[in-house]
Amino acid sequence: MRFVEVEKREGIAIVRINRPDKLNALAPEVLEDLEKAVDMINEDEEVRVAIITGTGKAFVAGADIKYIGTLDEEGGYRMAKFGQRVFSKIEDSPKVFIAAVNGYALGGGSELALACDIIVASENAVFGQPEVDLGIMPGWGATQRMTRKLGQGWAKYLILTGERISAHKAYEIGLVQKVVNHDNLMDEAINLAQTLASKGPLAVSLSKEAINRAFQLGDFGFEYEAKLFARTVGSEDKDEGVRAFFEKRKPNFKGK
Ligand code: DAK
Repeated sequence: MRFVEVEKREGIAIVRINRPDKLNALAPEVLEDLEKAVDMINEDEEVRVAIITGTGKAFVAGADIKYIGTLDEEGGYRMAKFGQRVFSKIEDSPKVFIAAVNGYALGGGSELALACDIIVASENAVFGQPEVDLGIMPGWGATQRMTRKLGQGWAKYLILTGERISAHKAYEIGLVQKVVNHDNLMDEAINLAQTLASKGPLAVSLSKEAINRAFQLGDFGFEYEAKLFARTVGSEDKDEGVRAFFEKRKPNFKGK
């Protein structure tokens, strides 16, 4: 793939968006490569956790503004659905996705990070939804995912003002889960990925699924949790986890 590199390391996939001369802006070709990478990861049984990061000084500085300039209303709708499909494949994946935000995460870049399960940011990272400065609004999920994650107050503040915020501010409002020294970003993200990969695979992916549905299901969410919980209790992983606890050793989970 020309714009996205995937490296596999013992159950962990590292996805690097690689268009540094344009700050990794998501032109359609970049988004196509990202979709291929996500499809590969979702189909790869060995991969448990994926880390998405950017090459150079940006995570992703947004959708490609040059391309946006060429779009009419119909093209805009198609582009919105395309990006939403790719980002939903990340959100709905049975694997855990970590965004390791190394720099600018603006517009579509912030939306990509929001589609991931956990955001770890370098102290150099900058977040924002500056679409309003271009006379457009977010089209790849920010109005929905940011509102679900931060509540209406911060979602409205960030989306309506287009203000760019630091990693520390993003941590303070709950957008980011961890801020780390820039040079340690990938080590920290990999450590976190290894921790997640050591847990029961079925337990992790079903927990993610239940959390993802929390805002759609209302009170039925509790019933849904009970059903998924029962699947984990009936799993071989549970037998192994309980056995390993009493045998005072690390469990060897199979994801079944
Ligand atoms: N698109 C295209 N090129 C970009 C870009 C972008 N988003 N961001 C940067 N570049 C290019 C610059 O034009 C420059 O190219 P050359 O001049 O070297 O050819 C190169 O990357 C380096 O950028 P700078 O020279 O500007 O670098 P600086 O360090 O000085 O500044 C910056 C970094 C991040 C502050 C600045 O580049 C910047 O403000 N970039 C734009 C950020 C932005 O507004 N992003 C777009 C947000 S809006 C849609 C769905 C979703 C979206 C839109 C439509 N549909 C459904 C239709 C999403 C929209 C957005 O993401």
